[in-house]
Amino acid sequence: MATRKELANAIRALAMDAVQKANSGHPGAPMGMADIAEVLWNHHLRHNPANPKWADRDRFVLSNGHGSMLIYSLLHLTGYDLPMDEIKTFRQLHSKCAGHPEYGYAPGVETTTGPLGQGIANAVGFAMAEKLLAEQFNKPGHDIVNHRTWVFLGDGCMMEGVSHEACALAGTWGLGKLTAFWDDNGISIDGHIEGWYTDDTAKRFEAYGWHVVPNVDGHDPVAIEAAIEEAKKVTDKPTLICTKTIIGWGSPNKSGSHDCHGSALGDAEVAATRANIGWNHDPFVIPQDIYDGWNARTKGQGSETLWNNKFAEYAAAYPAEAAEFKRRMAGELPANWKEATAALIQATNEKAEGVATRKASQNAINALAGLLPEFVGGSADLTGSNLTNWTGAHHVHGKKPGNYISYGVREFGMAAIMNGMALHGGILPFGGTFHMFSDYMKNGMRMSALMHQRVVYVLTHDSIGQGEDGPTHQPVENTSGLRYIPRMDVWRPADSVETAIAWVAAVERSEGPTSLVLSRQNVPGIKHDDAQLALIRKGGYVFSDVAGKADVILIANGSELDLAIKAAAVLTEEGKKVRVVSMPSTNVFDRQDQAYKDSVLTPGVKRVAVEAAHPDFWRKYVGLEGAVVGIDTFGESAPGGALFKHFGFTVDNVVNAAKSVM
Ligand SMILES: Cc1ncc(C[n+]2csc(CCOP(=O)(O)OP(=O)(O)O)c2C)c(N)n1
Ligand SMILES: [Mg+2]
Repeated sequence: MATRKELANAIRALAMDAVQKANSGHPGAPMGMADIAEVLWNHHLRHNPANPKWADRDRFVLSNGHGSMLIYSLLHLTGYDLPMDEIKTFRQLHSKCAGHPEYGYAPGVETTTGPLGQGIANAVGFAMAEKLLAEQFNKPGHDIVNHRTWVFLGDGCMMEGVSHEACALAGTWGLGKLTAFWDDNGISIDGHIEGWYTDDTAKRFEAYGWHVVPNVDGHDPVAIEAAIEEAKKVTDKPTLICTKTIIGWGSPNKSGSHDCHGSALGDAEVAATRANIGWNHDPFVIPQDIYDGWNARTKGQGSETLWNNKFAEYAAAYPAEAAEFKRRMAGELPANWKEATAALIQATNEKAEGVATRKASQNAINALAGLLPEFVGGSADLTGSNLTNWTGAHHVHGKKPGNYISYGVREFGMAAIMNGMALHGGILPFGGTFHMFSDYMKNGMRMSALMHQRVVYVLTHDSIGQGEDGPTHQPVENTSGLRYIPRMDVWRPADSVETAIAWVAAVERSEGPTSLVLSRQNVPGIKHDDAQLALIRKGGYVFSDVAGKADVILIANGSELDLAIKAAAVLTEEGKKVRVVSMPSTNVFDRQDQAYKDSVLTPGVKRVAVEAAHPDFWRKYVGLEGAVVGIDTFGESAPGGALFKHFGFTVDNVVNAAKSVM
């Protein structure tokens, strides 16, 4: 039987050989954390390699994602569908073993990691999802939701601010099933960290309300085992296990130094490491006894079967809840979704209320929350401004679970935690902040898109129209910045109906996130006919038209649609033929077929776009011969109406812009 050291050395060998073959990658962290991984994966992690999607599996997150060969080795060795050929093509095009662990590539990778700090924040989201779902679904004697979240993180994750945001919340929420292992190796890319990372990390986490196991020898399985046992005993606090490790353990000349962090060891050092750790096998050859020592298939199937039986008993006692649990974990919408949302849109259209689109959003949330128990809403301390709460929402308060989260002033943490909850399944998270501060969480938003996650961002106070708070709070480039994120759908609706439709589209969009860009100020109510109601879903549509060929097309969205409508009236008076196009979502419009797009933006007709935002984006719709009424400077502090005038968002100006192109 292989010893624990030999089992851990298999990770070291795979990591150094794969990095050597690719001549790219990070051998240091996998070699340093191999002993910890061996203890956790062979003796504590509850998982089934044959079914990486089993609902009640433990979640494992490698937050120090540069150490990707660690997780690939673990998945391969324990019996996931990740054959050696994939390991051999590490970091090559179409390999499941991408440079960093990418969600949706190798089975068993729960989240994409690499942007440091976000993995640990995702893990907080996973653990929070577990807690919230346990509260909603478990019944006395039936704990169908009962699993742990384990996370490895390095010094880099610790230094990133988002780890502070998320870990503080994990402490406040008392996430007792979250256990983090800090790879305390004293090294980051620039070298020995004494010059830039001198925090007392143990005290920091104690201050957050975590249980901390300090000074664990990360190369001593007995010490690691004891630390894990201690963590399991603490049920009302997350645990940080501080493991002292040596980066690149086993490499005689490069261990303990940043030299092994991010490049191949080199043939000579790989050979020296083989000799040093007594690994006498060729690259990518794993002896059977080592495979046997790692194989988790039988045990994993056993764990899942136990749960399947548990779930069958639950389903017998609580059939409705069991069906609902399955629906939610599958990310399916409720059976009455189509009719209920059609009715919501009709009712909103009948009322045609003239309210701020943030208020229209709240009205939509109120209606949708009744249909979607999977909603977990929240805001980064701007609930009263974002209007993200709804009647009957239950606030998470400290350790008390619920379905509405005050994230505090932690935008990035909110985004990364929402990603974790979405990835966990069973929850549809949305969170609000001022649109301006989407920049604070932007990489988290990008990660939602990269990972195809259904997360809804509620971004209010969407332009200079927000007024008195001034240029620090007035988005100019932000809406288009978000539009440029692949797979992010951005909606900037013009009225309450478009807002309701945008919400329905966001919820139906299972393949990616949506940003709802919403006004602080009131916008007029508009009644749409049935044909138009259907076309809004296409992202852009003819709002009003003329007989025959138009002289000019005015394209607008959000609070500026009203300006376009009024400018069109003036121009019509003057005998011009004007079409008005409402374009709440350019992303959605761009996906329509060419015939539809041409029917809205007829080729050859001059165009003017109006958006209280940076004009450059609109050139792709208006061309160089068109005009854009936009703003390419920072805003100013004044009432919103005064700023619209000051920056040229007036009927006159739109009329003049139209005349200038005709
Ligand atoms: C947000 C972010 N910034 C920078 C990087 C580039 N980077 C990758 S690893 C690393 C250093 C990480 O140090 P540590 O976590 O201690 O890893 P170790 O060298 O110990 O494996 C940096 C700066 C990154 N991946 N993500
Ligand atoms: Mg380090």
